[in-house]
Amino acid sequence: MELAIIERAASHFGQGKPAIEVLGEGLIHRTYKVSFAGNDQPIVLQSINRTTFKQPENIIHNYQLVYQSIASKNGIHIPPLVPAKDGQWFWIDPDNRFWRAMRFVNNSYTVSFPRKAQEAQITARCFGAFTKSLSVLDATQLAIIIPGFHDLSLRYKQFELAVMQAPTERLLKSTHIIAELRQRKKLVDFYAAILMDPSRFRIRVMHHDCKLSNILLDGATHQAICPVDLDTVMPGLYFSDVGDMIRSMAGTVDENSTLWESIGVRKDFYEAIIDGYLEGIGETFTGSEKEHIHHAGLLMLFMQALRFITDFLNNDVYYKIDHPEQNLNRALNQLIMLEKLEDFLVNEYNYSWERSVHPVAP
Ligand code: GN1
Ligand code: MG
Repeated sequence: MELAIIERAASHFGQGKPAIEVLGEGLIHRTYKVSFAGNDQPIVLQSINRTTFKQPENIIHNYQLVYQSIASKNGIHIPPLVPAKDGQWFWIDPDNRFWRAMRFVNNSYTVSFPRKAQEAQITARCFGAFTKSLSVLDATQLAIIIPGFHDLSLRYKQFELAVMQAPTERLLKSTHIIAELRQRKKLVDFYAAILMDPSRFRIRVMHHDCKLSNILLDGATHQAICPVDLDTVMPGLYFSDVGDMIRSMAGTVDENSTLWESIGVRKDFYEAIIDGYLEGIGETFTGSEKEHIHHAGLLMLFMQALRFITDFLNNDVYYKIDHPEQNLNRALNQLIMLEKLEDFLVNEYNYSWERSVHPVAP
């Protein structure tokens, strides 16, 4: 994006000459840290991706609701939104881009990939505590930001549609991944079953993008301050957040790695995530959710593999890519990790899908 437009957007949220720094590695939005000359309170400025987020005003609505609900709880404080000069919570530029800003938390930092199991534990505890502190909020008050975002049945349908419509060359490159994903359709059936069982699998406020880089860490104590990237906070099911953490933190490499032989599950990280999350979410987690916690990583790896291969088959219309086959590679990475997790659960927990898969009471 051109510097001139970022500076212009910045001028709507602060006074003085802005200094702009790119923040984060998100696949969807553009994010900047803006410091204003003579002011020690920088902001985080973002241009919302309107293709993904059709109604960005809803993001503001949810943020404010979460901000107010969480404000009274000990421990977690999220940074406030910064109003634009005209008093609105956003500014729309001449090209119809939607800009919004929030306070930058001084002396904070983020880390993109966990090197120590303790980092995974801190992250999981923080995301669990986030959902726990929002358990008083009626989840139905939150706007549905992206309809069907973690709806596994929908993601599977989108995948089959993409297979039907894909250019032959892309289809040929994807045959192994497609076959392996189709063999795991039982995960979709599990999802459909728990969706019908709200007393045991509650509709909760989920973050829906739980990774280490979405936790602000304190520069002095190295403890978690709060989750960030709250744009996909909306009603959801238990597996989304814990599953995304397993997906993004329990592996030996990240989702962009093509070191296929190196992909594996780190036991100490996996356990740290489960322990941290259970500690954070506390007694609000139901017995059934706890009993099926090991399904979470499987569901989310499967969903992300579906989403990456779907995008590859659709000619890369959704995720930012740096090279032509990146989405194909990301899908393969997630599939291998899924296979590794399946083996890991059998070996470490004597886990059997068939034994544990009866979510609906007989
Ligand atoms: C996207 O842009 P980022 O990295 O925050 C995506 C997540 C995926 C993730 C995979 C709105 O998140 O669902 O898990 O990429 N967000 C959206 O890296 O689609
Ligand atoms: Mg995100």
